[in-house]
Amino acid sequence: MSGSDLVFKVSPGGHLQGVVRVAGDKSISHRSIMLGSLANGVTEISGFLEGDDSLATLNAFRAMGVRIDGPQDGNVTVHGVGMHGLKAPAAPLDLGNSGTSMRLLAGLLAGQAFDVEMMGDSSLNSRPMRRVSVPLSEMGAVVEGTEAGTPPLKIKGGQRLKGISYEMPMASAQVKSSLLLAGLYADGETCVTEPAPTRDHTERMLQGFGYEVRVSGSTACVSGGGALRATRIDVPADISSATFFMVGAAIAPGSDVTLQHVGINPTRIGVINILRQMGGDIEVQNERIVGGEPVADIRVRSSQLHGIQIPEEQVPLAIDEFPALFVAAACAEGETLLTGAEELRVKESDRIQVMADGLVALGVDATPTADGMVIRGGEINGGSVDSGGDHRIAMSFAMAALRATGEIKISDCANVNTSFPGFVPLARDAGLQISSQNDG
Ligand code: SPQ
Repeated sequence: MSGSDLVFKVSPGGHLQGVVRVAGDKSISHRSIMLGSLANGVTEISGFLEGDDSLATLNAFRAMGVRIDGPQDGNVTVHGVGMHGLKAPAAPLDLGNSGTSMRLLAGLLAGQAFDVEMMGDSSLNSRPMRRVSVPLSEMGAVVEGTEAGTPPLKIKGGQRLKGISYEMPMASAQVKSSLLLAGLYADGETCVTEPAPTRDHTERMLQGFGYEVRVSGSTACVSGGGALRATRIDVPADISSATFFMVGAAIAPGSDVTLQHVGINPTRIGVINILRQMGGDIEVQNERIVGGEPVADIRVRSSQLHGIQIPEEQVPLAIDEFPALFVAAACAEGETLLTGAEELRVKESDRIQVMADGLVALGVDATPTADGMVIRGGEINGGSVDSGGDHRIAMSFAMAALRATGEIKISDCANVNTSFPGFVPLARDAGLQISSQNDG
């Protein structure tokens, strides 16, 4: 998808108010389609994210012969075909902008009887895939990318996989999940050890489908040859999408926003921890467990933030939230320092460089480093920024306008639909003075 034509224009000032339910969790939505498809029986999903990324996963499984009804108002019915029921797709699978789809599917498809090819848009086609293809090859899979280690990926079916014990060199839930999904098809036990905790939705959901996952410390193991039992999944609102409203409410005086039914899995709550450490006024209310995942309502009121040195152990727990947190840092008193976040450079865009360029264009004192950023809080001017086709960067700069002295114009915003369709009207209802238009 080319996102070059959608522009956000956001007038300066205002504040956020009200009760908001943001879009469904993207990570959980992907996994619900994958495991529902491989299960025996019918899986009912509610709260499914109808964004381009999770729809790419859904369409990939339809192309492999799975009957999937919906989505309709977030409801999806997946008629599982069992562990060995997928069929060869007639054409390469197009996964658009979605790294999660490509990396998790690489593992899942490595264990099938048929060949398959996967490709993406220009952003996905430049993201690193050796992080999955190398360990999958150790398991006996045949996964081939370009010479640069990028998509398209060709996976040769009919391979006999064997379990391995793998120590991940980086903290990545996608790599962990890819290997565990391949492990469902491998002889013996597949174990993945992570250098720091990463989101554990795959492990939780496998257990919800009745598949044993043994977790001990930083290692998760599965044995191949089991079966998945269809279940019901209630997808919570995505804390990564809630983040834009949390940061907006924190920085804009007079704000008071409650975000409903947000997933607060401990491996995802870095944004709450970091904002609180910066002086954010955040209340977590009505904590409950829904379908194996912790959920809560999150109330955020504006407060004066101050700069901090972000603890490195929080980085994987907030990895997708840094574009928005950089905006919070720009509004904070003093200096904020982020280190240990080099993974940000291989997301949908280079999130360190693209955010630094945008902040500097708005007059913010921001200096990118190899693995993070130094930001000194101060005034945010109006101006034009480029999102680099990155959904999270587009939405972060939209929220920056709440504290800017002039209009902020953001280009290349169409990919907001990958994770957060409906962002513009929802943000407008909450008080952001935003409009979107095709700039063709
Ligand atoms: O799917 P994609 O494009 O990789 O999405 C991103 C995002 O910002 O939406 C990353 F750019 O989220 C990843 C996240 O960064 C989703 C994810 C998952 O669902 O397992 C894990 C994280 O990636 P990683 O590389 O740290 O494993």
